[in-house]
Amino acid sequence: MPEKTGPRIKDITITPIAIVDPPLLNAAGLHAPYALRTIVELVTDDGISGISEIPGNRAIDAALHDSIDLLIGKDVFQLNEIRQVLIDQFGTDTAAERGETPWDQRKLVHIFSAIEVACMDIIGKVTGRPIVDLLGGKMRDRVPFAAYLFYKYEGAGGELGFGTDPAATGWAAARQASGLTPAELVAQAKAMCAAFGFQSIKLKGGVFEPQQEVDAMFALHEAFGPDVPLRLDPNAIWKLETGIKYGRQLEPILEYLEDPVRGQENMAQVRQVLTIPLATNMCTTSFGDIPNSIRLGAEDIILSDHHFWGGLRASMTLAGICETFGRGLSMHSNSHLGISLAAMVHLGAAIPHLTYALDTHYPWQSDEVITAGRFTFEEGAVLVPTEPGLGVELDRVALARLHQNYLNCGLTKRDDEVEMQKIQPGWTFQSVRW
Ligand code: GKR
Ligand code: MG
Repeated sequence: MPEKTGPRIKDITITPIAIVDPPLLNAAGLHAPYALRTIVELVTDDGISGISEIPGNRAIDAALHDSIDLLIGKDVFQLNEIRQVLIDQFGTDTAAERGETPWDQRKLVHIFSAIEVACMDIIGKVTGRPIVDLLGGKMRDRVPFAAYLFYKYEGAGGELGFGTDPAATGWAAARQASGLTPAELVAQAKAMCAAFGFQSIKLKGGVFEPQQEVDAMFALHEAFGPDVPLRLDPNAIWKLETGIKYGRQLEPILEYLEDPVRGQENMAQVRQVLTIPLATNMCTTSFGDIPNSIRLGAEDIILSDHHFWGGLRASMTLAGICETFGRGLSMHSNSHLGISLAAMVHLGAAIPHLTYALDTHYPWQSDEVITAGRFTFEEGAVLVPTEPGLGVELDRVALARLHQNYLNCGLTKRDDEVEMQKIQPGWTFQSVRW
């Protein structure tokens, strides 16, 4: 029998977009009025379209452009070959290239994630199966997410600065709270949980002096009671002794503590003294980090992210490694739209041992780039799409509008330090502050 080949990539379109993002605070500074994303569309020789979304960054977009000639003509089923071609072109990413910020800045993982998800969207359409089935099938029908609280300035982001995005008025109490006191944070949590039904809560910390953030966690514990799991993420900005001191205080009330300190060695030391699990998306962030993580015992839970771990199938490999070595697995997030959310949901549905609600920034976004509009959450969970592929389609009018936002806003990469300096002149990012 002649060898069967799949549809081949004929066109690749890379569209950078800027989406309205509120002035959220984190250890690295402040979110800009727009978050950047890049939408990738592959079209096959028989006219099937597959899409994906990754964090936006001009250098990564340029590398994606450089890969176009290598990818045209490739069979979308041949993902191993496509990955190898990309490795040959870009080399493997180093840990140093990840950078010290809470988000990942490496090229290869982003590029392969973009191409792989779009290819899998096509494969799903060709075979008539949702992506979750291509990952081995569904372990659950609904994927649970956690409320993701942020300290923030007033406003909802967008072209009027920290002002008046009309789409953001739906749950103003959460968006407009300045979040500087535990009471305001509790109000934000209540509004977000009421709107989305979340049953777990995470606070993005690393913004204020640790005791203030620990007090906020106790205020949340008091307001929501012992049955709502709580997490705090200071993004590795605490010193070792700070991680131990405040980690001990938090032991009675946290489900897990995320990246209290910087680096696997420090995480392992904190882990030896605390009884609560430690989670990470900053110290163990790639397959190359796994041997040292296991040797040191750096964390209990790894936060996967298909954009940062090189795609959905690589994230399934990570799930297998976590299972083998007794690590829990959850999911990290950055500001994103529905194409990323759909991929996160397919992955979350396929992971065999998912014992935690996943992170998502989605409640902070008001834009959307898919035809069905914004995803809905029921009791904090998203129903796994059953349509072929990702189960979402590109809204080309919205894409054009969001691309125009990108051209107008002038941003080329995420830089929270620069944004923070506009509000607090002279502010500088410190990788370890307290
Ligand atoms: O959006 O400011 C943010 C977060 O700090 C994000 O960039 C982190 O990567 O959510 C992330 C985390 O869990 O560290
Ligand atoms: Mg984190």
